[in-house]
Amino acid sequence: MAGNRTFTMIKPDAVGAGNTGAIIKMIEEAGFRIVALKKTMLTPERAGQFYAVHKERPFYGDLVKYMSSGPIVPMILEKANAVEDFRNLIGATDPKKAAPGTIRALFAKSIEANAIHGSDSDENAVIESNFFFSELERF
Ligand code: IDP
Ligand code: MG
Repeated sequence: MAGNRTFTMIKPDAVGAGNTGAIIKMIEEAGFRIVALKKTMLTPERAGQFYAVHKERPFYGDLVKYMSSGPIVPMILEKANAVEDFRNLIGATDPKKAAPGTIRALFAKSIEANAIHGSDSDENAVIESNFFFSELERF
């Protein structure tokens, strides 16, 4: 059975453009409950750890630089079928391929600066949530 929590972060391009509030509004209106939320920044080392699965990809170095270039807003979200429903809400990695009305179609600047992250499995949602939040920060 699919789990009921996922992890997201609003990325530096969207935070810097002043779209944090608009994106959170879309997330809540889609039926997700915010379990944890903060504004923080990743060092290059921590960004590299978060995206370690992409270490061999040609875009890894740029991705680490970009993800540590400004504040981000990580969140834990709750809803039935959270991981899949949230990936549908954010749209495809490349905003040119993202369905109309999705968060990436509306707010992403490029395939790299694509506004928002969404976990790709229940297992990664747990790992990524633990990367940013202690149990005491979840409500
Ligand atoms: P996802 O965020 O939709 O799950 P992943 O393939 O897991 O996409 O890639 C992680 C992140 O790496 C993307 O969200 C994007 O910021 C960046 N990225 C992915 N593919 C490319 C690319 O081809 N060029 C530049 N950046 C990329
Ligand atoms: Mg991914």
